[in-house]
Amino acid sequence: METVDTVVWALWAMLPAYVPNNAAVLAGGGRPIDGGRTWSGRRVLGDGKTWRGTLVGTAAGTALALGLTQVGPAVSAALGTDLPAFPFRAGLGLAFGAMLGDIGASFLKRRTGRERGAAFPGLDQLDFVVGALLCAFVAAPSWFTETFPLPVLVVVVVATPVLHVVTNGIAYLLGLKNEPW
Ligand code: CTP
Ligand code: K
Ligand code: MG
Repeated sequence: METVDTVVWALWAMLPAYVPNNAAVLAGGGRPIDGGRTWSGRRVLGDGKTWRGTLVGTAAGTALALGLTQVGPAVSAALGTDLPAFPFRAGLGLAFGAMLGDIGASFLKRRTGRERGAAFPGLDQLDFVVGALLCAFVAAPSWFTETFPLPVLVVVVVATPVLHVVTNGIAYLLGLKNEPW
């Protein structure tokens, strides 16, 4: 595959993992997952991880995967490049995994004394990628190995932090997020 085709493929394949955290920002609120509980004097996860945000984020990413699968052939023909389709399990794995990775990062932030909203460079940009890829692998192993060969994984790990910084910066400027990370 040409480099540009690999990049387009990789970004398309990751779209269902990019959308959940942003949807959670818009939908968040309500009961925190940890129910306010603490561990060693700190919140287990904090008020930034809610049931509603997690559910809406997962649903948004899964729905997007189904939509991308519908329009994929037409977009693929228009661009003249191959694009992956998403079996239901793959879309759900990517979307739920993205939320799970972000929740895991909040757990680590609280354990290292960081308050809600504090930055954790590196972790903030890659938590959801690791979660999404692991869950997609567990949910749809053969789809995963076909969709994410090594060159695609490399593009994902390099391009995602860049996209993350840009989208969160925009969300911050629009007043949707309290911090630009
Ligand atoms: N959000 C949510 N549920 C999630 C993830 C995010 O409701 N599972 C919403 C919350 O309103 C959260 C906002 O999206 O405040 C921004 O998400 P994020 O930056 O991940 O959370 P923070 O509030 O910064 O908290 P943390 O320090 O734990 O990351
Ligand atoms: K986060
Ligand atoms: Mg934050």
